[in-house]
Amino acid sequence: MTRPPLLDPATWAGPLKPRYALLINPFYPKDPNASFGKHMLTPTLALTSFAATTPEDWDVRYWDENLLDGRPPFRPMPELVGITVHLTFARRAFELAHWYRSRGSKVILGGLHVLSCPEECAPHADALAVGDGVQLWPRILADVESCRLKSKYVATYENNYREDPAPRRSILPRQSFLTTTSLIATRGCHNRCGFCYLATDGLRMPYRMRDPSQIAEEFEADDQPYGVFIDNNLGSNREYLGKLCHALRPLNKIWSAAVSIDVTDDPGLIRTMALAGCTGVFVGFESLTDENLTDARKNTPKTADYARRVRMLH
Ligand code: B12
Ligand code: SF4
Repeated sequence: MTRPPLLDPATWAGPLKPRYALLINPFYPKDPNASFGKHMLTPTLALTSFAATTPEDWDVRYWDENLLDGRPPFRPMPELVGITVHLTFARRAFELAHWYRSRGSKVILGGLHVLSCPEECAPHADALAVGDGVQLWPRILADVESCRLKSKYVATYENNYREDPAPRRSILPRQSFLTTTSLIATRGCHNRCGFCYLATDGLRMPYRMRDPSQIAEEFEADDQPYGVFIDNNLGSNREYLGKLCHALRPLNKIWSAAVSIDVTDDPGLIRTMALAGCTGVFVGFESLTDENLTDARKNTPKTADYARRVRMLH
């Protein structure tokens, strides 16, 4: 759990299979009592979100090294490899990129670390996807097909989020996760806490919402009893959260989400959430000292009121 699977430099790889894209979530070291369990709770949407834009004449396969089923596949060899990169697993992402590139695949790197440190990632990729993969992936595939791949593709997050297709969850290994229904309804957050990646200099992440009916349809379609919202803060716009709850309630499913503790300003909303199937919230208190919170630019109620607010959630 602490070492990635071996990428044997001597391994022979066959010819490339055209129009076959392999998407990889690279390995990061696990604490058996913490991150391994969390990883298998629910899949990231980093790869499935843009996989949904893959044209029909391309094969797409998903490989998450953190499910501990070994190294990513290479027979047949993919024409294209897409790897998501976070700081915590950047080194592994670069090793994978090197292994596939030296055997002829084109490698595209994308994700948060590519967005924040493109210069560091560039030498390891044939092309960088900086920003929203949903807009970039079809352009990249079209350029690969016409042998005109550029070294860098850039997309902002200023588009209409309602027009994104639903993530392609069918490529996930369904038995490997507690639930495959990771959901995302909103982008961004109205706060800008000093420690949050949303406060990174130069990052523009406008607050965007999908239609509550789109989320309810996705939840229903994935046919799982439990869903996990991976929004940064599902409570950022309370009016929207109320509307979302109304759309979710008829599904008779349960779900959990990250919210900031100020959602408890509105006890009626907490009741609406519970009636819509919310069984758990994930709240970052960060500190029990008001001074520290002010210092971290966290917009939050006073800590002396935390216990009352948590009781309300219970
Ligand atoms: C789910 C999740 C987890 C899960 C992962 C589960 C799993 N099975 O993978 C668990 C619980 C394990 C986890 C753990 C941690 N996480 Co986490 N996690 C998330 C969360 C909530 C969702 C990720 C996601 O699906 N995002 C939605 C997708 C669509 O967005 P995206 O990844 O940016 O992808 C888009 C683009 O970047 C691009 N793209 C991405 N990859 C690629 C690749 C290619 C080829 C292309 C073309 C495009 C592309 O296209 C996508 C669509 O636009 C995010 C918060 C968030 N809402 O993003 C935090 C987040 C990523 N985690 C964070 C952190 C800090 C951690 C931990 C370090 C926490 C800790 N202290 O232990 C650990 C570290 C794990 C690790 N080693 O990486 C931070 C990262 C901050 C940063 N600057 O890097 C985030 C942003 C939360 C936050 N608000 O601070 N996490
Ligand atoms: S409330 Fe959460 S998501 Fe919003 S800026 Fe603060 S830490 Fe980031």
